Amino acid sequence: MGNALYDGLFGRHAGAATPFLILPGGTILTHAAFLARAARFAHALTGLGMGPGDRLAAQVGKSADALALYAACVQAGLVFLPLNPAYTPAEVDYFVGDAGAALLLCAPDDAPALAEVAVRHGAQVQTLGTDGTGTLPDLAEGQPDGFTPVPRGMDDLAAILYTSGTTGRSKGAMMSARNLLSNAQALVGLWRFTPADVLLHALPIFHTHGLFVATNVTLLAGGAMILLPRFDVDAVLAHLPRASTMMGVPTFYTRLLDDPRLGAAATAHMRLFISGSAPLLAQTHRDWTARTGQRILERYGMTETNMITSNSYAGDRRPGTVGQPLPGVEVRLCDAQGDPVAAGAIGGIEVRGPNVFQGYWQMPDKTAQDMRPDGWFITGDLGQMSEDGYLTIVGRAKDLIISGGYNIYPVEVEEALDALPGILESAVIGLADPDLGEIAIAVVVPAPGTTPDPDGWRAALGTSLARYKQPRRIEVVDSLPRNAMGKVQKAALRARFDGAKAPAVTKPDH
Ligand code: MLC
Ligand code: AMP
Repeated sequence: MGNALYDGLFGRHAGAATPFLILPGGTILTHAAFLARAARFAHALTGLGMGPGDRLAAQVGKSADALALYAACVQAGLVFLPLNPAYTPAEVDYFVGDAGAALLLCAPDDAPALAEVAVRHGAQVQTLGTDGTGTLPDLAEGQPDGFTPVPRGMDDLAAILYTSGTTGRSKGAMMSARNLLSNAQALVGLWRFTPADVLLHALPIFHTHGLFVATNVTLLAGGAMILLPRFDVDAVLAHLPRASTMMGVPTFYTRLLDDPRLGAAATAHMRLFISGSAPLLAQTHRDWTARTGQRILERYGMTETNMITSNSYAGDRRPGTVGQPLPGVEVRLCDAQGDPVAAGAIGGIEVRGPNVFQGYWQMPDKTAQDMRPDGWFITGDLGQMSEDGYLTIVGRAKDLIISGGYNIYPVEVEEALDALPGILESAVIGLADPDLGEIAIAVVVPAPGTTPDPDGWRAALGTSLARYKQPRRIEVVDSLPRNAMGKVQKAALRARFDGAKAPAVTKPDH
């Protein structure tokens, strides 16, 4: 038995002397050199006692080595668990403990704080800097640059990606080799990626979008990526001339549109612009076409399902829609009981196929809540299907804010706020924002007899929540509006605090 993911994704171009990673400073890593680096990491990791199925949590910056670490995990049969560098040690503590990670890799500067976290959970700590330094690269020094991939099947776990929920703590979505490989294969075919492609990569690499969609598609096609450390308009425009494709969240496109340098001349050589992770306004789609002559291809996905639908490459790219189901992926619209709604009606989007994850790590009850016995996964998104199978996302049944492509679960922020002294209760709502799509606002009722202390609350949240989850504004009110069932009426709060604009996506109150 071989290693299904390694053979399918990496092995095909293992010996290729063609570029895989182009770094902003000009360094180029070929596919062969990248895999040699990964092999040295795999030797170092197995030398630390890591074996098949062990979880490796990585809170590291974006770099060629961070991707080599992912490849090393695949070679050694480890389960890769990437974490947002913005997470606080308190958040990392939960992930390491919940996943039972055997090893935590972190940035050298974070080692003192995170060593405590690792010790608490019996995990080892190693470091990996974005500049090629760290204790893992030290251990990899002098190791052989070939590694025989550990046998792993299609159903073996390859990664766990944590995703918050509308109730309780974050859940680890278990991704098998089949989940990742089948999706990459569908996308390479649909989007016509070839070895000649150069993808401009400005996304983070700890999420489905930047890690699996962008990286796996490029690996499978044998193409190259220009690996920018983060999204920055100047850097993107500077590197665009060498690229043929770009993937981004809608904020990438609105920020580029705000720059007068964006035009047909700057983009004429580009083969494909893809958007996803958050709704792309039809107006942004149209503005982009008017300025560049290019039609953005919008697709729809989710951590638990990888990519679900995509607009057409050669045919229609309909503004405001997320296109048709990927080959091999089934999509249906249902009512709460799981019965399909009438043609053309709005329903909850459910997905089935080889792309759908293996369940939530050690949470069978939560898995059963979201996955029907016959394999349909309930996304929590609401959609409408045209007669010719184009899906439009019309809202979310889940209480979720998507800000610049990052998910913020109001309940998590509300729990953090409610735990603070001086706060009786809170509600966190999403308001439309021209840059990030939505931003989070907290509406807080102070405890009786206390003086509201928004600055103190903000400072306290800084130690418990990643920056992107922290509310952009805190509004103090006497009480929260509630319906007859006692539920907070978030729609009323949005209407009150949203000024003139309606939210980009309407969310029903639960
Ligand atoms: C950064 N900040 C954010 C934020 N990103 N706050 C809310 N929402 C965000 N998305 C914080 C920063 O910490 C900073 O705090 C302040 O906001 C201003 O930051 P900025 O300089 O404007 O942000 P920037 O670094 O430019 O990042 C914005 C961004 C980035 C949109 C480029 O967030 C990004 O790359 N998003 C992509 C997310 C993504 O890949 N999602 C895919 C999920 S997978 P301070 O305090 O320092 O001022 C998925 C499935 C699928 O959804 O279908 O793909
Ligand atoms: P995540 O859990 O971070 O993977 O985020 C997945 C969610 O992002 C989905 O459930 C959708 O709500 C949203 N999403 C992804 N792509 C799109 C899109 N093209 N349009 C609208 N929403 C999207």
